[in-house]
Amino acid sequence: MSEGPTRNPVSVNLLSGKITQFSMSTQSSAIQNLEIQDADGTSLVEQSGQGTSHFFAAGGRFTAGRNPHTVTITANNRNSSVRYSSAMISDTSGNIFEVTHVLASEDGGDGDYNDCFVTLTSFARSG
Ligand SMILES: [Ca+2]
Repeated sequence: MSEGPTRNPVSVNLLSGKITQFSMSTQSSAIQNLEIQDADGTSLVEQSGQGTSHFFAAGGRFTAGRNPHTVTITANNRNSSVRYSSAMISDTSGNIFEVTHVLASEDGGDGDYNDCFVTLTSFARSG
């Protein structure tokens, strides 16, 4: 189930201290801006992208900080409308392997929620 839509920064919990990968695609003529901050206000990701079919416009990794993190997507000089969903991969004992968040944004009026599409995944173990 997805949550939103909201124009507020989306609050997400990552695995603090763990490697987290992100991806961003754009399907909009408007410049899309993505910022991810930890609870201390440290900016962990600042990316921009543009293009109506720019799949995997940006990607990378960072070490997750203190929770909650906030994800902000802006275009046209305002926060986009964002719908989002989360998933956790764990075993039957509740040991977490990965935590993933998916965010889909709308910067205009056509309601396709693909203008800036973001995925975030923290890995409990790496290597
Ligand atoms: Ca749109």
